[in-house]
Amino acid sequence: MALLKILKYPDPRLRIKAKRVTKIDSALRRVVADMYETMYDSQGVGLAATQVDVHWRLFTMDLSEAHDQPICIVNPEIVHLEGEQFESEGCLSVIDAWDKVKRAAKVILRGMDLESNPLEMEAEGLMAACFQHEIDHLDGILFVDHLSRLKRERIDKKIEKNNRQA
Ligand code: GNR
Ligand code: NI
Repeated sequence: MALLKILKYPDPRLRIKAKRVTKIDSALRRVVADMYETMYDSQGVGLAATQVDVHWRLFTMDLSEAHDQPICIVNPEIVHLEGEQFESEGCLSVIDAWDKVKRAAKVILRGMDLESNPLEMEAEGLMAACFQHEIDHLDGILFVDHLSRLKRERIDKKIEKNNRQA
């Protein structure tokens, strides 16, 4: 296994729209194992393939404290959205920025697991927000895209400043 490099905003590769997975082979399984390791190492609750410069539609997630509830969804699709929530989000690709994002409160997600078995999951709260956040990544969308222009400009300025100093 290996730690993967997480792309950082404003890297243009975060804007690539991921392609549907058509074949789950050993190379893809290795990427997923490395994504879990990278996600746990960086204390994230989710990681989309796009963030590690792999442009296939899949993400990993684990919302448990003990890191013992790994979830990997291949070709995820939201088939039902309900209600509204407005909670703080962060992103491993957007350093030091947390802000509230409007999301559906409840979603039903369909996709498949690594054995190509179809699956359907119903989620609320943080898990529902994460599902929407990860699917956004696969479409080249970042949570900062959902913020007001003012908030977005503040984040952009801060990141530009940090990059200049680095
Ligand atoms: O670690 C993460 N926390 C988080 C908190 C609220 C809503 C979404 C997330 S996902 C984020 C990890 C990440 O960047 N996934 O793409
Ligand atoms: Ni993210």
